[in-house]
Amino acid sequence: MTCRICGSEKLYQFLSLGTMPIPNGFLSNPHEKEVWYPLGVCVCQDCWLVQLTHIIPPGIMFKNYLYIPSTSSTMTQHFKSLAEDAIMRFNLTSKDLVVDIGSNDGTLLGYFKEHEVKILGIDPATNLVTIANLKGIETKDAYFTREYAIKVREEKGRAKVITATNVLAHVNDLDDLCEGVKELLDKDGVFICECPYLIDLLDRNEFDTIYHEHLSYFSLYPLIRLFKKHGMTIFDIQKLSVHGGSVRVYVKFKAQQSKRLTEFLGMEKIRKLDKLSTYEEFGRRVKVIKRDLNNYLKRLKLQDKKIVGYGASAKGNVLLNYCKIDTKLLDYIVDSISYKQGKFTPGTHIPIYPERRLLKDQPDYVLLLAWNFADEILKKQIKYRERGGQFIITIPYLRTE
Ligand code: DWN
Repeated sequence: MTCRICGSEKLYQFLSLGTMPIPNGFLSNPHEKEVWYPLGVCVCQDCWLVQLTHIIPPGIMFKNYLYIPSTSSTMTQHFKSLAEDAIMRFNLTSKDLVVDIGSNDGTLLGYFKEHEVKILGIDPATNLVTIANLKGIETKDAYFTREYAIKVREEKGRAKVITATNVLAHVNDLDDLCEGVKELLDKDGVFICECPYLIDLLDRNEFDTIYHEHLSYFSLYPLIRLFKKHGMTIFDIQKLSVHGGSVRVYVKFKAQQSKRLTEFLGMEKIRKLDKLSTYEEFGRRVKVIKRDLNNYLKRLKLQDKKIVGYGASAKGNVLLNYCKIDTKLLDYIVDSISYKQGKFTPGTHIPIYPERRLLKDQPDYVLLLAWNFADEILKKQIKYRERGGQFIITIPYLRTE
């Protein structure tokens, strides 16, 4: 195996999460046959990109995709501000085209459309493309490749802005994606790319965001190397709180590096992202979290406490499988998304019910599996908490609220 950005063979594995089914592989019945895949991460000792040790064919994970950001007000607010910020900053008008790579259900593009900007979505998930087109967001059912970018340019012209939010980490051929951006982007255009940030993953022990869909875990240094390889330059960066901590990088063909970017690079040096010990320490912390969470839940069960889960998320399924938490510890999981209700979690086979079950049953404890929406969910479930119900939150450290 070689590094997906610089081609180096100097890859050092620092954490294995065992084997488990794909994290969005929800089951209609618990006896369905599942394929279990190895899950682990390594770091490249040349460009310091953290990346998966085993790659699954994208079609297995992305043709029918169950993640829809518009189900959370946190994310809809986030996309609204991204669109408004880009329109202001880059003076977008009704003459300009914005293309969103991995456009999902069209939530982000909908906010550009509200300002009369021309839009186009590109996404390989047929189920989401149908939803987006029904909403009036023109979306093509395709993977974004160099070849497809040329086809779009011939049909629609060059894009003033190309966006990719929570996409880069899912892409196997990063070089082909960058070449596609180059083919489609206007010479003065901007590529705006958001991805979870490695320092937050390490600092907040977010090991459950390591899963088969996420092939890469980015810090700024390898990202700069990636775009430089393709004649593009990151000129600015913004820190974001979404998805446990992310960064938004701004890329052009030619531009001055902002002061903020220089400060970020300095910070990464201070945080020793170029030292193996940083990753070995993270691996050790993850094992402690697994031990402490298991001991805690088992103690509660010995006290006859009723425990359920909240948020049937991909990250939640990683945590459940890695920590071997199944129906012996959690009676069920509640989730707001209708197509997950009535299904079972991959690997651990825990039934999923609508959120309203929580107030009906009033279990003693709720293990929050969608900790990235903690504020939103704890606010929503104030009644459950006022009755004495407690949320168990694992990230960044184990606590009850
Ligand atoms: O990279 C990815 C990130 C962006 O999101 C994707 N590969 C997959 C996805 O990961 P995820 O499944 O962990 O996504 P969410 O959106 O963090 O999952 C949250 C889950 O919680 C959803 O199933 C919906 C549920 N939820 C709920 O039941 N009540 C969410 C909210 C806000 C609620 O109030």
